[in-house]
Formats: sequence, C-alpha cells, structure tokens
Amino acid sequence: MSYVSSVSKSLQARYPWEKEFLQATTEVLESLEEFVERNPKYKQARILERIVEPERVISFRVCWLDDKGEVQVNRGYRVQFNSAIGPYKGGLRFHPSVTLSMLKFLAFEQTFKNALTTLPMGGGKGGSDFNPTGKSETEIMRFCQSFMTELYRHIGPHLDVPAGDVGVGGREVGYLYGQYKRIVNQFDAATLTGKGLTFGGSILRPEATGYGAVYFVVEMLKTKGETIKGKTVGISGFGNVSWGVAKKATELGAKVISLSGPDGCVIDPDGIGTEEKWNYMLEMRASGRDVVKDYADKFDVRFYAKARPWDIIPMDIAMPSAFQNEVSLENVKNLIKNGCKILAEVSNMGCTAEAFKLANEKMMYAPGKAVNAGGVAVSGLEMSQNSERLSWRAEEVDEKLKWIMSNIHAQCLAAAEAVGDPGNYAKGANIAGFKKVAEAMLAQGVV
Ligand code: 2IT
Repeated sequence: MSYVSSVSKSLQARYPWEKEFLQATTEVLESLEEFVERNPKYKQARILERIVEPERVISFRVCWLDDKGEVQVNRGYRVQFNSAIGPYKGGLRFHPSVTLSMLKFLAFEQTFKNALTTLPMGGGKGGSDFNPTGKSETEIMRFCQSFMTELYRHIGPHLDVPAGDVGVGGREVGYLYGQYKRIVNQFDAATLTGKGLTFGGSILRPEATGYGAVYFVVEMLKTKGETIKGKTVGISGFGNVSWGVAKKATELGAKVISLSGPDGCVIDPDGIGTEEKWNYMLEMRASGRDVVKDYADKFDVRFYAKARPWDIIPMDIAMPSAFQNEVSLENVKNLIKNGCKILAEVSNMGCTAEAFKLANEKMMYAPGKAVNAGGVAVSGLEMSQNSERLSWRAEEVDEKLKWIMSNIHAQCLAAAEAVGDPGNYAKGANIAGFKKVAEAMLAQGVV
C-alpha cells in the first residue's frame, strides 16, 4: 500500500463520522500521491500524518439570552489546524449545520489556500451552530459577545486571527471585535479581519473574495486566448461573495444571470448588473430572512423553487458561491450538456466528490482553495495595514489582490505541469500549497 493510501485509510478508520473532513483530505491526499512518492523526505518525517491532524481543537459552550429573556445554548469551536507558516488564519461560520467535521475540513483547506496566497498565514477555522436566520440585531450582538467571551483567550495577532465566513459579516465582526477589545483592554486590531473601515478594516475586504475569483477566471480564460467580455456567468448564493462576483464580472463585461438561496434560485436574463440590484442583494442579506425569492418579486424575474441555476439555463462560466457540496454530479452533467466550459468553485469544496471528478476531467475546473483565496489574501493585507498602523488606498489593495490571484493561478499551472498533468488546477493547487507548508514543517523539526 502506498504511503498516501495508508494515511488515508487510517484517517477513515479514526474519524468515520467526519464526512466533510474525509472528503477534503481524501481529495488532497490522492492528488499528492505521485509528488509525495517521488520525495521520500516527506514520508521519513511523517509529514502527511502530521498535516492532516489539527494542531489544536477548541470546543466551548455559548450561552446567551434571547429577546424574550429565555436562555439559549449553542456550541462554539475553533480549529487551529496548522501554524507552520504563520498564525492560524481563517473565518468563523455561524450556521445551524456547523459541526466539528465541517470546521476541520474548512481549516484543512484553509491551510493550503493561505499558503497559496504567498502571505504568512497558517490555517484555522471556527464558528458555531448558532442560526442567524430570523434573529434580531440585539440577539446577534448578545450571541457575538458571549461567543467572544470564550474565544478571546485563544486568539491574538500573533496566535490566531479569525474573520467572517457564512453567517458572519461586517456587522458580526464589529460586535466580536468590540467585545474582544473590551476584555483584553488593548486595541489589537490585527486580531480580527473584515473589520469596519473606521476601526482598522481594509478597503476592498468585502469585495475581495468575489473580485479575486473573477480575476482568477480571467487568468484561466487568458490561457485559451479568451476574455470574460460577453460571457454569461451563473452564480449561486446571494451573500457577500456572490455580490463581489456580480460586481466585478459585470464591470469586466460579462453578464451575471443567476442567484440562489436555500429557497431556490432566480434567473435574471437582463443581468445582475446595476448598483440597484447589487445594493438589493446586500439588503436581502441584511434582512436576515435568507430567501432569494425577494429578488424575483422586486425585479420581476422568474423564481424557481428549490432549484439550482446549473440545471435551468445555459451559461459559459459557472461560479458556485454558496456552500460546500452545493454542486452535484447531476448538476455538472447538466452544465456540460448545456455547453458550460468553465467551473470555477468560489465556495469551499463546492462540488461533491463525484461532481469534482467529472468536472476536473471534462471541464476547465478550478478548486475553491485557489479561486476564493482573494478573501483571505486581503485579510492578510488588512493585518499588514494594522501592523503598520496605516490604511492603503483602494488602488493599492486592488493591485496587490490582482497580483496575488495571477500568482496563485501561475503556481497551480506550474505545479500541475511539473507532475506531468498540465492544466489540472486541483492537483496544482494541492501540490503548490502542500510544498510550502511541508517545507516549513520539515525546517521546524518534529513539533
Ligand atoms: O474561506 C475563507 O477563506 C474565508 N472565509 C475568509 C477567511 C479570512 O480569514 O479572511
């Protein structure tokens, strides 16, 4: 049995219930097989066994009072996965489906993603099974304060730097930061990223994940001698990431034709391409209702209950921007049938294992850890600005983001080419991210 298979097998035996974590580790380990076999130093130092094990997992109780004065209890977590190249870095997810398995998969992916950005950030992720849908402003604030009252002792600018993710946006980061600052009695701005502009946030951080994803797609198209101008783009989700994708894709001349939510999807044949429509996306998100049908009612377009855009309308480029495993094998088959050539995952592990295999074989496919790295990259730039006690101009941040995305794209292609699998972005991203983290681990000895 190969080294990779034996590590994979022992993980499956140890954590049989951690489905998402096993899905993410299996995909990465499989793609590393030839590379690791060719470099025996990794096996000698047992790097694979070490890189799939979080350095630390924190789990805590979060009690809070709802608006009726009743006691509510949630679970909070922080997975500090790997600190070989920098302090743990990664978002917080508030969603009822959050489990340790989900956060372990996200933190594992984050480790490779952060390495690809070229910035000194390790991998981490956290969150809670708290459901923000339908909660009042004051309930959200009380929850964030209670969550931070436990988390604060585990984070800091040189230790672990959380940010937002699904269910955690600028408003939540503000409440979390306020409570952190109050407890530690320090203005440690670089302890959280995604902050408001008035207290150390970086310009373009809200846009960064979506903008970066579009810059990545532009690079993919460039390899075929094409541009994004005139292409139709289908996206899922309607949150901050989808918003950024819609704005940048439109600005570069593409037409964005879909959004989706837990209730279904909307198709807008005129394109989601005006300030009014983008602002309405933000309004829908801020309402806390978590339904996309409102968009159809407001702009008089069709709503498809419980459907996904991929099955409904042809598109040139698919950019899933919602949740893990949101794209099924059936969805990929429909995309291919309808002539879609590019699937750029903006969500983390947006494709199921089967969907990924087919997309990677038959389409131009790029994985979330490469495509969506612009978000955490600008978080890294926010940390730099906080350390310098300066704020950079939008042009400076945007230029750095563009360079980082084209560099990630180049790293993916170079690493894939080097193992004789040109154009395999998934393999390239895994190998390039792994190499950087593994080399740092080797250099730091058995710790
Ligand atoms: O998945 C991600 O990369 C994020 N949610 C952003 C993390 C960050 O630290 O900005």
